[in-house]
Amino acid sequence: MKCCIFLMTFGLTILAFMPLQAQDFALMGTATDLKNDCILLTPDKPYQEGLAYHRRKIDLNQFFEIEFDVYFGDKDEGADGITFVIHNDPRGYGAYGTWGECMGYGRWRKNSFYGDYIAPSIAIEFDTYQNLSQNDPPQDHIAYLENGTNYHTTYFDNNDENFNLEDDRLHAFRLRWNPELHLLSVYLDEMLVYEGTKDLINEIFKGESQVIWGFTASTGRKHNKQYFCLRRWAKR
Ligand SMILES: [Ca+2]
Ligand SMILES: [Ca+2]
Repeated sequence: MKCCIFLMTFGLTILAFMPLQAQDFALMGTATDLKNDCILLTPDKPYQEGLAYHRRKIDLNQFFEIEFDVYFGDKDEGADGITFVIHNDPRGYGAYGTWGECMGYGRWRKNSFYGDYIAPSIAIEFDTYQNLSQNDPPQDHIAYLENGTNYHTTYFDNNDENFNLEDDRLHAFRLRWNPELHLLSVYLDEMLVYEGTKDLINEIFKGESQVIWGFTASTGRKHNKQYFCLRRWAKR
């Protein structure tokens, strides 16, 4: 496989490491290559929206593990956050969601389908601002989302009512998909922040296994600088 730079054993699994390069991401909106293996999603300004999709789709029939460093800004009162999205939206690499609390992924209301949203899709949101219409708690949190709505009933906040992602630091993000178990696992700073089981190919993507992946982010009246940096993409 010409794409792979080296191999390692992972339990009984041979993992192939795919090179990650900033120029392999298709950028939209305010997303910008920072030329240091990091891609800016939003500058620290109001009403911004940026998306970055990797040009090579992932195959949900195969195991993969993706790692990035993610930066959410330096103002605890800032907004709005970042999502990692996997989608098969008919708009393909042109798919985007609504700005502000929707983080470039979802729509304003769960049961009202006006405005832009990415679907079919799943996403992990790193939400840095409370929006009651999306059922957000006051503190920053992480949640699993589906089909272009940011509304969620469960979330991770490390059982900390002061949980804050906008601490002017890079945070290690890792997402792993196990196709045999239909198991999606997400870690932030080595903490398991989401784990769930679902047949994504059939229950979300209507039988399609080749899907687009990347990041979305936006700001509203409140804002923060938000970006991600390349680390590792491993496949089996
Ligand atoms: Ca915060
Ligand atoms: Ca929010």
